[in-house]
Amino acid sequence: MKVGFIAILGRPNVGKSTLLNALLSKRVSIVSSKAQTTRDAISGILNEKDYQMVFVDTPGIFYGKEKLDSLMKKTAFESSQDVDAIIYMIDSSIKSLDDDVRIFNSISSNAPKIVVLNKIDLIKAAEAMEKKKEIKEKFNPYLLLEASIKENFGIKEIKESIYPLLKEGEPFYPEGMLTDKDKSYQAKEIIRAKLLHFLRQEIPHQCAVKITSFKEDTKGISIKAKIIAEKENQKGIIIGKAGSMIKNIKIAAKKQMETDWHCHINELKIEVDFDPGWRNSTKKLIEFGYDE
Ligand SMILES: Nc1nc2c(ncn2[C@@H]2O[C@H](COP(=O)(O)OP(=O)(O)OP(=O)(O)O)[C@@H](O)[C@H]2O)c(=O)[nH]1
Ligand SMILES: [Mg+2]
Repeated sequence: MKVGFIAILGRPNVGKSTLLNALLSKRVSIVSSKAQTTRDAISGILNEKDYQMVFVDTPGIFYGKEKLDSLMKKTAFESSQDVDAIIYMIDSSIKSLDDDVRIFNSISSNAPKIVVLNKIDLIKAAEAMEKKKEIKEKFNPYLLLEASIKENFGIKEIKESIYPLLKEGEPFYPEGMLTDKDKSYQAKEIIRAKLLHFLRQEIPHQCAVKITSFKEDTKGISIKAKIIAEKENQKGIIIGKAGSMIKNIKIAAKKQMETDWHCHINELKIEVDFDPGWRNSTKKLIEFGYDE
């Protein structure tokens, strides 16, 4: 059997989580149109007859000022260690490659780096040619591929380019296992995805979600969660007029959980609170699952 770990790295919003989900044909990592969606390293396991590829989606790399930002950056760089290949993804619609060059050069790993120029649906063919030439010169990658993951273009080529980099060995995860994250983690992420969907950028970015109770029995699943915002006025916005916003979030999250898990959600209770400075408090970051 051929096996291997592949880390997916890149700046925020380039399409890393979209790629992970496309590779697995399942939703494992949340996707949003807003940057800084992914906060943890999330493994997605692709099992085929003769191979197992473990893809690791990572937080988009950026240089922010909060402790949470540093932790996310650390998580991404650490995920590039001890892997058999690295996929470095670039958003082709971004004009300058300067930030990408800086990040790419900061990845201290000997694993072959495959650069994927994504979102080519957003640029003209001539522009794509120019970008590819520039990337080859500035990055000197093991391989350069172009893709439009959203339009299902280039996914097969990515898999095919990784196959020769796999090693002979025993599978890391049992067959049938899709991700290293349990349902309680997924519930937290689904609620975060709905916050990102319904609210403007800065609110979800300043929120954490904590699952306070998760019970599964023959009748279904009951979940209690808490959304922790940064400021008191954000709490009001998340709850909405007469509770209308939190109701929308709850309905959408419940529906998504039922679709993803093929099960019944008996109850989803979501409380909203605020905690100024949680993104800079080691104690809180540990409590909300962002630090060991
Ligand atoms: N036009 C276009 N949009 C894409 C493509 N791939 C992904 N997207 C969109 O780009 C946005 C960001 O996608 P994500 O997969 O969440 O990006 P990410 O790199 O995981 O972002 P972070 O988690 O913030 O680091 C979403 O709105 C996707 O639908 C593509 O090939 N073309
Ligand atoms: Mg992501």
